[in-house]
Amino acid sequence: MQTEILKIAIQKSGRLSDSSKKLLKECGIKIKNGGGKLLSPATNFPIQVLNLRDDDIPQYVEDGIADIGILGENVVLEANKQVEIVTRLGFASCRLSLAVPKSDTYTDVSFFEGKKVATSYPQILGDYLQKNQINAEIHKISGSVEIAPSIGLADAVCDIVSSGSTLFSNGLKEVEVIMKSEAVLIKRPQLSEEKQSILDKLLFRIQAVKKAESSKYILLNAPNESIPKIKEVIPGMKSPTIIPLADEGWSALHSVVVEEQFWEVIDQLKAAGAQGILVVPIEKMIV
Ligand code: PRT
Ligand code: ZN
Repeated sequence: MQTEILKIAIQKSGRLSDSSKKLLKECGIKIKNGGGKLLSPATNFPIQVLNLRDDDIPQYVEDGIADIGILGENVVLEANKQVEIVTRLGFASCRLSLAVPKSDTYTDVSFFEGKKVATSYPQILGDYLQKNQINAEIHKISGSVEIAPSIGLADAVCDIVSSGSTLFSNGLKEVEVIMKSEAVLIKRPQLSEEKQSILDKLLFRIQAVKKAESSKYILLNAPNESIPKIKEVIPGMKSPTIIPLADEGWSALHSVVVEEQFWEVIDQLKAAGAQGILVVPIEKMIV
């Protein structure tokens, strides 16, 4: 009989919270009370959700108050706690970059020698500067880092960039990418056997959701002589399903394509004689 409950920490409110809740939902996990409370149990899976500030998640996981957590890799690296990254989750993609005033001439990282850099990521920036043998002053601020140069607080910034529009509208240009980041699932290194087996079940579901998101189901009609060529283009999970059509000499093919190769595959299928191509989303995919 299962007695243990896996505790997962997610961001209470912010850029990660909706996607984290959506992921749990897509994994078939129903959270009691809509999940708004500090601690919200699931009704149909041995898991309990802890809603926290993202910066607190690494410490809570290290201390065992939570067993696993979802947060940005940038925050994991900055916190430098005893936690393991189990899997990357593919949302909240961004980068941690160095940026300088647009009018400054920038050639390479030696620009930062003797400069003052404002950031909320002193640990990651410190490591980066040390690796590049640059002596610079790190000025830690917790919010609105991008305004630091314009108010004379710093010469440059090290901040999270996504579209780049925040830097642009503050008269800054991105000059070095220190790290690329996305949401990740972390765990405490020592989980009991029972908690690890709950985590394995959750991971199995997460992989099925992620695989489905990156794949599409494709249906098409083709003359029978085109089938060998089409089978090469869309091999499917095992091999495509081929069903004869009422029209003599024609068949319907069903298969799966990877999103990234989608347009390339469609062009090849048309060239091979495929017609009436239908592409539909996949909800879950178990391979
Ligand atoms: O309250 P709490 O501490 O929980 O949240 P928070 O304010 O610290 O974090 P939040 O919700 O802003 O971000 C959570 C995580 O989302 C970050 O740790 C990153 O891993 C990830 N992420 C993805 C981002 C961005 N994209 C992002 N664009 N985090 C912040 N930004 C900010 C950035 O700081 C800058 O001000 O957006 C601005 C830049 O965006 P662009 O599009 O103008 O370049
Ligand atoms: Zn935060």
